[in-house]
Amino acid sequence: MTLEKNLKQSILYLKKEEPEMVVSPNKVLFTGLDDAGKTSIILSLQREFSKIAILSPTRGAQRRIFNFLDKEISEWDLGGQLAYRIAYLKNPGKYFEGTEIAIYVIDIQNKSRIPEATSYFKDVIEQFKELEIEPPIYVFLHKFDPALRRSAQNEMELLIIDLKDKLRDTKYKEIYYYETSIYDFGSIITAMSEILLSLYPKSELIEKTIHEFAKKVNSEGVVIIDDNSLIIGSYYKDEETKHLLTASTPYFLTLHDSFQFTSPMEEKYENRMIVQRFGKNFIFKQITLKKESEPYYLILLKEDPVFRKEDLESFANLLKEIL
Ligand SMILES: Nc1nc2c(ncn2[C@@H]2O[C@H](COP(=O)(O)OP(=O)(O)O)[C@@H](O)[C@H]2O)c(=O)[nH]1
Ligand SMILES: [Mg+2]
Repeated sequence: MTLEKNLKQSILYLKKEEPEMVVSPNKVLFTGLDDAGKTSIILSLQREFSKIAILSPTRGAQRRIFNFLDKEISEWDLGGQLAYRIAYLKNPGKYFEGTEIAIYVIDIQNKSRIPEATSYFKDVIEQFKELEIEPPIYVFLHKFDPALRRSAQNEMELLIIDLKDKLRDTKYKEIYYYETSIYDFGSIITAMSEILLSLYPKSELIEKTIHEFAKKVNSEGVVIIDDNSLIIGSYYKDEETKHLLTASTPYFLTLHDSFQFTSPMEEKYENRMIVQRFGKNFIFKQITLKKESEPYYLILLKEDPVFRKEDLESFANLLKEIL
């Protein structure tokens, strides 16, 4: 047994040392016809994730690279010139190698280009075959705006059924569909969090999300606790912060419990409590992620006691999807 364990450990160790494990990051391929809405989707996510960096802003070029929660996102415009199509079909490895997940965006408002969108979808699959990879493809039926949902729901549904039939013909193993719109940000967050959950184990994704939030609100430490006082996730700038926060957590939970008996502070103070200790501001807040279910608690350590309500809201929205 011990020998086996040792062996496993050495294998792990060896794997870690392999240089190619480090140099070839897996990619999220964001593709679809030009004008489908890819850049808009990525940029709208920028509100949530400070980390999205435009690594190579190339106006007019077909490719843009972003960085998103430690993943490289490469945006690829399809369509347009035939020369391009031939070029990348000849050398798919150059562009599509290492694709861990593909997001294929289709503008469902532009009916005249839907045949072109399906045709390129087949091209993309061909390229994956060539590379002997089978990444799941998430199809965003995009620009399904709230207004459209109200005025042309039936028409849109028929169009989507037809489109799905065509894509199903490819017999590709994993295709998932999402109806998205930049005017319904929740639709994008729902899709993206499901995709991210397939990339990262849940716990890691929670950690990353918390870290992002901490950076955004300029906080030194964040703890999320569930109703059983279990720490769901945390971020600490350093060991001292960690100590401060973990030592204070029971204090806040007790304080919160006694408050619940005395004052219905919910609405008036948005259920937030700010305490100054050790020259820092501790912000304690109850967050309700789902209406019927138990609340979660957030403890935030900051130099100053302010943060934007919207930042907390978008963070809570994201957590809601992940948890
Ligand atoms: N109605 C609507 N327009 C959108 C939506 N998303 C993007 N657009 C518009 O579509 C156009 C092309 O978007 P862009 O992100 O540049 O597409 P890309 O070429 O795929 O990167 C822009 O004018 C956007 O404002 C959406 O959800 N609904
Ligand atoms: Mg673009």
